Amino acid sequence: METVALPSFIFKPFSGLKESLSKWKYLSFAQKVSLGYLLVLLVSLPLLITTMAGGAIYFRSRAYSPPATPPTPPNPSPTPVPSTLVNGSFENDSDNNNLPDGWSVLNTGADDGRFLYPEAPDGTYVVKFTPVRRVGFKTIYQQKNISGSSQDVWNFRLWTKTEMTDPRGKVRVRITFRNSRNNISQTVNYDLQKTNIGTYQSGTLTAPQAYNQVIFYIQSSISQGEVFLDDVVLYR
Ligand SMILES: [Ca+2]
Ligand SMILES: [Ca+2]
Repeated sequence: METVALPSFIFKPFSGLKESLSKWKYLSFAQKVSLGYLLVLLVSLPLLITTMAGGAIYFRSRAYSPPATPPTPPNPSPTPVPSTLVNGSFENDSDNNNLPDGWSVLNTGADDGRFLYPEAPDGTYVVKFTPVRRVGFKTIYQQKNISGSSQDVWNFRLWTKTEMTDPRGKVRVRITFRNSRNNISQTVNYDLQKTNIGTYQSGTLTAPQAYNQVIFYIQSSISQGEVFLDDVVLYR
């Protein structure tokens, strides 16, 4: 078999090694064992470091797993406030005629009014308006003899829900500020959001004149699906 001579530069980098290996046979047994240990240590050290680092990352990743977020209650009850209105929860109906105590209605039918409703956020009853068939608003209201000045800010809050996602028509809150001395009335409206997820809504209405009577209305001209109201408060 013919041997092919390799160029000398191939062996050059290994010449030191070659020399060391040639000296191997002159080393004592103890020196050989020591060198062997050193070699084993050099090989195993990176493996040990890699394993420990991997373990640390594993335990770190376990320790840092994000905690489960508690679910937001779908219908958080707002802080109670003193209200000018009576029976804003619609729970009371002493004569059982579905017109809640303390309230009056306009333009409503037999199926409108106090209604047993499992989703009621305050008690077990709401006020329900069935769809409006003609032009106009179904209305529930309270009239109060309260005196005040122009620019008084009135706050309202109530829970509303429409049966449909975005039905035709409006749900609104309005206040008529009446001055019986000069018999002038001015009315301020606030259009509510229409939402088929039961929602608390709040807002303000500012008196445009001095008054000695306040009439607070909740009105619906929704012509598609029903409207539900509950937990109404009004305060100045
Ligand atoms: Ca209620
Ligand atoms: Ca009644």
